[in-house]
Order: sequence, then structure tokens, then C-alpha cells
Amino acid sequence: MNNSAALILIKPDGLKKSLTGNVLARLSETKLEIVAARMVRVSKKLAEEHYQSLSDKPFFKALVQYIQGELHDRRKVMALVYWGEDAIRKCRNLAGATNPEEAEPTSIRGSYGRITTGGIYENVIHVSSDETEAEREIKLWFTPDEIIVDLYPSKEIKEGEKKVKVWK
Ligand code: IDP
Ligand code: MG
Repeated sequence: MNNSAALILIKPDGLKKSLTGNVLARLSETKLEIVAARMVRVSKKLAEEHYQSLSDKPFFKALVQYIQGELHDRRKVMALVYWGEDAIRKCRNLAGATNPEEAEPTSIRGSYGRITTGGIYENVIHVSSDETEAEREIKLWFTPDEIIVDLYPSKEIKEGEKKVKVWK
């Protein structure tokens, strides 16, 4: 068994096109477990940190606007963590290639994605690319208490009166 976790984001174009149900139905084919889910209003800081490895690309600024929902008047994304055997590979296969025109037609991106006239790849979902990226991304989008299994080491700290868990 090679269990892994993958961060999935239903991007603002997916939400605007009412594709949430379709995307979740496709992902359920994997038989993986959803271990976290929440709607997130994406700050510029979160967007830039999420896509930090692409910061030198010419499309970076547009990409940050896209994931923040500024191009779709939907200032939110749905963030989920899928967990189980080969989660990353299975979810990326279902998502299809980054460029929706090159993605397999039956994949999520092939079915629902498009390239805008401005050249942005609107490809409906994000899926972590490998285990290192998945860990970095999941820790960015979720606190330990928002995930129902112990994926990564965490520790308790005192915040005023109450104790909260943070990533170690
Ligand atoms: P991935 O989402 O398939 O892992 P990445 O290379 O990590 O692909 O790129 C992140 C996102 O940036 C893509 O999903 C897409 O929305 C956008 N993107 C990547 N490459 C291009 C490009 O060449 N032109 C326009 N947008 C791009
Ligand atoms: Mg990527």
C-alpha cells in the first residue's frame, strides 16, 4: 500500500460553471476518502504561496487573480484533501493534462476546461503534483484540526484560554 494525500481545489471557473457536483462525482470513481473539505476565500498571500514555484512565469499575475476568483466574480474555491492508495496519481489522471486542449477529452480538464483569449488555462481543478508538494499545500490550506486523520506531525499550543493544534 502506498497511501498518499492530495490537495484538490475546485477553482473559481469550476464553481461558476456549477461543476462542483460533476467534479466530486468523477473523483468518487477513485474510491479515495475525503478527509478534509472547506470553502476558502483566497487571499493574495495564500494564492502567491500556493503557486510560489511559478512566480517567475509570465502568467503568474493572471494566475493569482484567477485562483482568487477575480476573473469569475466568485471569490472562493472549494478545498479538499483526498487520501488513500496512490491518491495523487489517481486524482491527477482524472484531472488530465494542465493544458485543457491537450487533456484527454474524458478527463475533468478535457471535459470542462478552456483556454481564455487572454491565454489563461482555466482548467477547473488543482491537484497536488507529488507528495512533497501535497504536504506543503495541505499545510498551507488546512490546520491539523480541519483534517480528520493525522496526516503530518502537529503540536498543541495555547492560544489565550484554549489549546489549538498547529503543524510542527
Ligand atoms: P498543474 O495545475 O497541472 O499542476 P502547473 O504547472 O503546476 O500545472 O501550473 C499551475 C496552474 O497554472 C495550471 O493549472 C494552470 O491554471 C496555470 N498554467 C500553467 N501553465 C500555464 C501556461 O503555460 N499558460 C497559462 N496558464 C498556465
Ligand atoms: Mg502543479
